[in-house]
Amino acid sequence: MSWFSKLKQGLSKTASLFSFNRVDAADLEIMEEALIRSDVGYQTATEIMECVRRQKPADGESLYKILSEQLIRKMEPVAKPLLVDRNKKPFIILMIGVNGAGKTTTIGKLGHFYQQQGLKVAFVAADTFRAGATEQLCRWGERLSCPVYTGNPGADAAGLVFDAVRKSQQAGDDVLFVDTAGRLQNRSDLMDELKKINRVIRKLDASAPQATVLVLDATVGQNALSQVQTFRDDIGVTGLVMTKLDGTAKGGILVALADRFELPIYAIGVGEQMDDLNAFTATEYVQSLIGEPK
Ligand SMILES: Nc1nc2c(ncn2[C@@H]2O[C@H](COP(=O)(O)OP(=O)(O)O)[C@@H](O)[C@H]2O)c(=O)[nH]1
Ligand SMILES: [Mg+2]
Repeated sequence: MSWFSKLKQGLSKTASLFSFNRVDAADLEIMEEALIRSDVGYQTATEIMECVRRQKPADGESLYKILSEQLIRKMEPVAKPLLVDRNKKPFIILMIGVNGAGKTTTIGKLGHFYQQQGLKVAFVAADTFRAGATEQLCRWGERLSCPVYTGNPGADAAGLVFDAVRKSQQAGDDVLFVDTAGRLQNRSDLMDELKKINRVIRKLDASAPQATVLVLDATVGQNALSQVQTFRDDIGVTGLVMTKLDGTAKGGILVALADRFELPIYAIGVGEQMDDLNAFTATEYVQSLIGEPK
């Protein structure tokens, strides 16, 4: 759990509350402020602490019990891995998110994860906008020894995806990841391109993409909320991957997201390497977020 250490530092000051023999209204205030500071957000933190207050925790131990139960109940329904339907060849996973969120890296990690389950994985380098994006995905392809369907720099991303899906169907790939651009000239250009990619995919497979994964950078804090709103409304999102949880003490944003959108959290990124991807589990996360009684 070392990668959660930063997250733990976030609320370590308040963890001492859990060893108090008595907790009063001021202590609950402190707890609430700490939740807000960790990016749980004002509204969600207030609601959670209202529930806690109603149950009148008398000491630190009962505060811990009531609070962690509240949080676990909120997070358990969104702790869902992305299950690949083996009868669907290829199971197409569209990866979306702003520039630098960790899309390409997460494709490498998830690709590795599915390979370990014996699935045949392939990538499409449909970020034809950013210089170096194709090379970055190709490096992951080499590491994983899996095919990467590429086009020329500046090529039409949707056309490239159309060809790649066809080739992938012929090759019998189990999982096809579509890497996409995070930034074009402006937001409507980006959304138009993603919509166009979806249209061409659906010409070849009406039920595709089977998953649309929004990748979010945990270090952007509350801004993640507006990113989810935008991509969900414009493109549609089936679930989330939160990256860079190894680099922030503010992992509370996942609670805010669960509260507002109830989207599955497929996995969490905890570093830059192939194995730095974890399943999201509610109990482990909540323990890391609020600490444990000493
Ligand atoms: N510390 C850390 N860095 C990450 C994580 N995921 C991605 N990165 C780094 O974030 C940067 C941007 O990632 P990239 O995959 O290129 O983002 P993209 O623009 O969305 O494709 C790279 O330097 C990655 O190595 C993570 O979970 N933890
Ligand atoms: Mg990328």
